[in-house]
Amino acid sequence: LQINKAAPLARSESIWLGIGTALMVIGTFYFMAKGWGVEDEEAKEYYVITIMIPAIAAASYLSMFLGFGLTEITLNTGRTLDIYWARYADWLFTTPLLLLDLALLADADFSEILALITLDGFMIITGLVGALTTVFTFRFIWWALSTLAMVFILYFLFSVLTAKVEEMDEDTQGTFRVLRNLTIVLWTLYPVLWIVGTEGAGIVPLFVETLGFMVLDVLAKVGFGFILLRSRAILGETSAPT
Ligand code: RET
Repeated sequence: LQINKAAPLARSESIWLGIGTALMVIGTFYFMAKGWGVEDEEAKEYYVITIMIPAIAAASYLSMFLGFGLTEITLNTGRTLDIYWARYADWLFTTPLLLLDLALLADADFSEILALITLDGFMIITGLVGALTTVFTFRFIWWALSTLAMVFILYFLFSVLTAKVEEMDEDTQGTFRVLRNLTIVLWTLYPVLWIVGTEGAGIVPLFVETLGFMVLDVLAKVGFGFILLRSRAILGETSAPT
């Protein structure tokens, strides 16, 4: 076993993983503090979901920071790659929770939520398989499959869920649109960073890639939650002013 030849904390990208851990912990506690004493039943649902998101990411970032969430694979080309697999464990749970927040805002049906979450699981698992595949060219097949699933998810948000908010109040419409657009822009950057980064073509070094994923993860989780939880759209009928 040749993992961690450099002691985990001595790896250059560790700085970003440490900062990522800290920001996720801060986000978790901030959302908890903000949600303390919230009585509205509907608002509580959003709080529970939205607090879980940075909490899960904090554990994943800590595991990468401490070198546990890291493995080494050797490609058929002879090149050796450091793969932070713990990202996928984080994303497998947090991306469905983010979609659930959007689906609840849009008052989606069970079958719509199921479709979104299944596609999302497919996207993350095929991405993980791509990251761990040792035949270099096959990695791009998995990337394409994963990206296809992402396109379906984003299109679903844009078409089906957007149509559902159309008849709702202004707060809900506004919040949904901002969060939907944020999601479309940020999520699209993940496969781009993967393909130019060490998992793909290797144009961008691991140090920069780790910084990039950290910034995306913080914006897509803490930034997203911040916008959602300050909105009146999360309040149930009983508390919403008429
Ligand atoms: C992978 C693999 C390559 C193809 C695609 C990917 C998409 C990842 C996405 C991740 C989103 C993560 C978020 C995390 C924080 O909240 C897995 C990189 C399409 C969209 C939003």
